[in-house]
Amino acid sequence: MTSSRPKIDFDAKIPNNVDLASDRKLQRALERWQPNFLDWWGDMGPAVDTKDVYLRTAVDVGREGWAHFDHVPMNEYRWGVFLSEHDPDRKIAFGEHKGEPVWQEVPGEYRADLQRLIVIQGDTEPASVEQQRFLGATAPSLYDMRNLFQVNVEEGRHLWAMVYLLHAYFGRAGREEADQLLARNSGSDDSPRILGAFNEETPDWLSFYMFTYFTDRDGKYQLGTLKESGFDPLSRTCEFMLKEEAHHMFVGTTGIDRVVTRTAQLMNEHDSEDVAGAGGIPLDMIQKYINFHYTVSLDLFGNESSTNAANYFTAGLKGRWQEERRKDDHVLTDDAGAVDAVRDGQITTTEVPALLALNQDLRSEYIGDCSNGLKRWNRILEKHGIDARLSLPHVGFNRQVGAFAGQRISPEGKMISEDEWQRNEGRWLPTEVDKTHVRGLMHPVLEPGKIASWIAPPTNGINDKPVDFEYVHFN
Ligand code: BYC
Ligand code: FE
Ligand code: FE
Repeated sequence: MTSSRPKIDFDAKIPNNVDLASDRKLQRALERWQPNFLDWWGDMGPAVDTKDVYLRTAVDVGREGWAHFDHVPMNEYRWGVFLSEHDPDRKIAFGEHKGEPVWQEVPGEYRADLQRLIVIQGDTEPASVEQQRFLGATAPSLYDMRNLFQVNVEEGRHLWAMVYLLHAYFGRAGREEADQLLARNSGSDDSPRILGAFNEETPDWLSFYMFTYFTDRDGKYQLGTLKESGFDPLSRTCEFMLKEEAHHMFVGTTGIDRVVTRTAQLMNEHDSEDVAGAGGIPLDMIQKYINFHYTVSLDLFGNESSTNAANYFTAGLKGRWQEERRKDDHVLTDDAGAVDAVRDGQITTTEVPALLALNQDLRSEYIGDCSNGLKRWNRILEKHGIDARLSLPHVGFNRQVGAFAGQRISPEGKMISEDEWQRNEGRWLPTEVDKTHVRGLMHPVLEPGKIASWIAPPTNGINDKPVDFEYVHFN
């Protein structure tokens, strides 16, 4: 297999490895969008004033050594367009075009569907930056503040990735959609973001870790399916985004590790479950935050039975998680699958053509991955001699999309009455009291190596730097 790795042009106004310089019209269009992006970043991006931040920037898209680390003023960060290596022999791996060469241009009959997928993906990226805008002001350490800003600049770059595709392949309609990506805003009444989870608040750092654990992980799985796409530029874009995504989930996983660790220490120190008075976050509150962020993220997978998903797959636009490792015909026209359903007041399943069941298929992969975090956090509790355990609620709990929408289901998976729901909701989902407690703990800790009371320090620094490294400088 031959493959070529186009070099990144860092002298260009927009760093890129797509040879932007050879397409003046496209280059000019993107250069016209760039100041709008920077205005948006100024208005909606990180609200904390810093001198510079220890950030990684992409310098090469290959497996080894793609990142360069340095202190960079945030507004001088080089957002660019980076596609992973080009494989000239790549074939479509699934659907009715299986075995045909991948497309370098958009097939006319799939234009609308592809554009929609790219717009939905693109909409989530700036949304998360908006949601996290004020977190810098209460960072529990410089290390955490740096990680927040790293995630933010990369989500900004993911927006660039989708805007490049819209400008390069979707003409005037694409340019208009690119403008709209900056016009919608998270939580806005008149022009909200497209998907539900991206209009929720991320008002505190526990929510931030939960978001990067559960919601960025939806990103991992959705990008994984778009990486399989027969539209090669989308595939290559997503492949590189996935490399950046790993760090976002690391921030979530280790962030929750550290919260659970601190809570366990305080429980032991005070010989009590109620660590709120001691400046910690009680386990039952952590559980409620898990319940909330997990279930709004489950909604991002759409309906269990979906003709959209079937059409995307058959057309070769969106594959399955690790499509090429699946041991079936990759066409699925003769297969059946089971999807969740509620019938006669009972939680059950319905048999449907496998093509219709693809959203649930992806969601199952996601759930399996989510449960790894729970194992980690429970091991931390075990190590501290604590008997209580954290868990993922039932897939039907607190759902707004799909088979369970409008049903009342307990975290244990029991169908319950509205009355029982009302009586217990405050035990299952964060209440105003919980949120106020968590928010009350959020004070900035800006001294290198120091850490807030409610969270344990990280075990390692970034890029082999010590934990007490000055990850952020202030003016
Ligand atoms: N909210 O057939 P269905 C990330 C709509 S996260 C609102 O089930 P489908 C990131 C749906 O659009 C990854 N609307 O839908 C993470 C459809 O509308 P139309 C983001 C919803 O298409 C952290 C209708 O209901 N990327 O990257 O199979 C930080 C029928 O539904 C929702 C993607 O999602 C909802 N939750 O599935 C930063 C990938 N769910 O067409 C970034 C691209 C469904 O009838 N998107 N609807 O008007 C997709 O693949 C699909 O659109 C979805 C929905 C999986 C989202
Ligand atoms: Fe992203
Ligand atoms: Fe992310």
